[in-house]
Amino acid sequence: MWASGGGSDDQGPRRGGDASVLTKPRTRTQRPPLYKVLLLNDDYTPMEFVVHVLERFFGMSHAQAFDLMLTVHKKGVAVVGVFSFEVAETKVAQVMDFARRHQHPLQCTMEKE
Ligand code: TYC
Repeated sequence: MWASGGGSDDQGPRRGGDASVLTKPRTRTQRPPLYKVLLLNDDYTPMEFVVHVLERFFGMSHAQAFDLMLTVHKKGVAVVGVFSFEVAETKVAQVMDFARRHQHPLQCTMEKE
């Protein structure tokens, strides 16, 4: 017998009755969405500047930065990293501000993964 009273319709805690109270809670963890930071090619930003940006704001080694810069140069765009919304937003703002201050047209954007 489950709880008080009881009768032939008493079906235990998982069947019938008040589901809002007796249904087992779902405990699945919600992962926060991730955002890709993308670097775009252009015809004017110097290669060394792009390499410097990747070292400075994305913690890449010189070799990693050079390889990724060449990928962007050849393919037009590449993912630089994947971050939480706030971190991606900050990286994009840092790159865009740094490029603007050096008068280079380098473009950096983000998109939901
Ligand atoms: N295409 C540029 C050049 O030839 C180099 C470059 C690479 C620019 C990557 C932007 O995201 C970029 N000077």
